[in-house]
Amino acid sequence: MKKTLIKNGTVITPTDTIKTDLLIEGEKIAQLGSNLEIDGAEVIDASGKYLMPGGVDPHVHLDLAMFDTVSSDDHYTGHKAAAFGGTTTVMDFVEDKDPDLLKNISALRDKADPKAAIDYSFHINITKFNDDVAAQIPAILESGVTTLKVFTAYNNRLRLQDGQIFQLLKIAAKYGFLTMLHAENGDVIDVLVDEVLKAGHTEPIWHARTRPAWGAVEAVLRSAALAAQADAPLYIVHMNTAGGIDQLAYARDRGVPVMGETCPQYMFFTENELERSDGAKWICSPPMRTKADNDRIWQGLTDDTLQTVGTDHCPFFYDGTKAISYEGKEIMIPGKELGKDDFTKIPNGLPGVADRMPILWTEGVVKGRITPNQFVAYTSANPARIFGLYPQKGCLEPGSDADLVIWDPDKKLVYGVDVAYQRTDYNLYEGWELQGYPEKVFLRGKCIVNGDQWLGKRGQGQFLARKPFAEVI
Ligand code: DUC
Ligand code: ZN
Ligand code: ZN
Repeated sequence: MKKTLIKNGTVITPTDTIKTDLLIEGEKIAQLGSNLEIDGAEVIDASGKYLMPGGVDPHVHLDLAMFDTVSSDDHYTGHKAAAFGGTTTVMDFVEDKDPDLLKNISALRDKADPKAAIDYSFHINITKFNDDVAAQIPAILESGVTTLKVFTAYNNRLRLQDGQIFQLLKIAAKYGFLTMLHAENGDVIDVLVDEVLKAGHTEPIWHARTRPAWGAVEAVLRSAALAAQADAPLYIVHMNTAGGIDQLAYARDRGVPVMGETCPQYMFFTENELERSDGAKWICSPPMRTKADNDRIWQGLTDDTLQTVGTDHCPFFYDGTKAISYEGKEIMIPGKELGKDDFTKIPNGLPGVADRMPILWTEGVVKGRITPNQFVAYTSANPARIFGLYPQKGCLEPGSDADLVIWDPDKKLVYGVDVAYQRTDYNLYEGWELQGYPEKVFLRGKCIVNGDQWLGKRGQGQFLARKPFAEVI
């Protein structure tokens, strides 16, 4: 069995910072300790470097069809980009198009398995709810999927009514599923979109103006209240508003088992971005809000209101009429230009899976807003716990998968599209000066990223079947 001994590194966990050697045997972490000497092991010197569990991104959309196009990273390219950014597990979403729910899961497995380059798991969207769907829910567990995603927006497409969400929450709690929820007000959005299109407004800023922050605020409290009444755990995805986080805190203070995720885009950008001439680059749902919202999100990461930082990675080309070069091939995928005359036709979504850890390290840890231990909690350990992967993932203990990042805290670089490996033609953080970056990334004991070298391959990623009744934190 291959042995790799990483010497003199500093292991970071959510609670501790420990200078130690770390031994990998095969796919697992075998031992931590001082002055380890192991015959036959390959030795890597990690003096001055941090060792962190590989990132777990609980929220990505790969190969997602939207508005006559498809998100531009698939289960290979998105996984590869994730790995370069220090993430070794991602979770994306199965659509419930076929009335046979398990069929949807196996169809996405068929697509993803041959491409997967890191380990991965799925959530399943529940966008229709009736007796037949209710009856099928328990059997979803057989596929290793333990998380159901619902929406309070996207009327006539994805949205469930409150009573349906309440019923689903009760079934989910009984069988040990975690329900995930996109919180906006679908009715108000539809009325506003109709009004502004009639008034002839077509620019990207109207995307934000037709999805008011109040919709997220009330939908967070409404869904937390549904969870309280159903006595069911709930995870609110991509939290973007100060008011929503206040409502999350209100519910958590009262013992409601509700948890919250935010994403880097909501910590740095505001609606002003949508007024730029290239504002379409920032179109996603829910939208960016204000500086005060950015600040409340940072506060939510230090006052124990938010539990995770995911990405909602769902990239589109900014100009899909021009090819980019990817692994030596010309690639062109229709993108944001589809909505140049109508903001409602701009594909919603942003690149981010590669950016999450490097950006959060520089802006969070280096700038003193969060500790390295909180960084590990939000990007790896907490998502692993909430989604039933801990301690296999998100943990550097003997017996855990040897998914780890050797992180160079001194590495300085100018970030952007050329560095990020996401298969799109732009990066939200273009030109940002970063300090701290992954040096080597291991997936189950195999070094898959070494500096700017890709050592991974298609099909090496494994599907992670999860167990019900994961932690509520
Ligand atoms: N929001 C986006 O912007 N894109 C994909 C899905 C989502 O919730
Ligand atoms: Zn969403
Ligand atoms: Zn999403």
